[in-house]
Amino acid sequence: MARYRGVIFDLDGVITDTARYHYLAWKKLADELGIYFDEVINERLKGVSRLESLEIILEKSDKKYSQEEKEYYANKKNEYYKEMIKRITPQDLLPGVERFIEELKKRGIKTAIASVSKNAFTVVENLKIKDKFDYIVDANEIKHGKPDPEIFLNAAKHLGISPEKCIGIEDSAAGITAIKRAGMYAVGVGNPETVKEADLILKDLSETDKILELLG
Ligand code: B16
Ligand code: MG
Repeated sequence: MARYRGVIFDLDGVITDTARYHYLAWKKLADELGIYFDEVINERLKGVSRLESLEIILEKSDKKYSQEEKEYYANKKNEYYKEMIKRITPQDLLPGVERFIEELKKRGIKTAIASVSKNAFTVVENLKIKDKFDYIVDANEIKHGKPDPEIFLNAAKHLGISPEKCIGIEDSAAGITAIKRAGMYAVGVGNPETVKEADLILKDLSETDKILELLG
């Protein structure tokens, strides 16, 4: 019997490049607030919640923001982001995604999406990939964001597969930690420095032969 029976995908930065839109939306807000923000700081935002992301951006500001102001600005960023993801189409799937999912199906491997984004369902709808997955985690059900393993454990539970028989795929440091804490095999894609703690590092999902080998 194959060692692994389930593959759990992060969405932003793994299936599509919404990580870019998150960056552009935060950058627009940071520029408006006169706060320095760049792509290096942005790496720390990947996989973490909206309000936690704002906290990281505000580290570079001398001004103290009230909770109300923080919620206002986090919401403002989300409005910018929502405008950007309206333009997403199936052409925005990252290289290799469709073929990899088909290969997994052929092998009888179950698949899920584990995204903490409250906008994940809109993105999945626009990409037209909803029916390709056995389960999509509802971020509203998750109490603890990545690096907590909750979201990956929730996906495995819904697939009916024990965590050690699952592979998780992530582009964020927080996400790789979450996968490892869940007791799964971690595949990192994207910036190799960001995902350096992964068990296997790939450029993107066009390089999945190594994962398919693990599945036997
Ligand atoms: P939202 P993932 C995460 O999605 C993003 O990586 C992260 O940058 C974002 O802040 C978070 O979702 C929350 O997203 O503001 O849309 O609820 O990587 O878990 O797919
Ligand atoms: Mg991600």
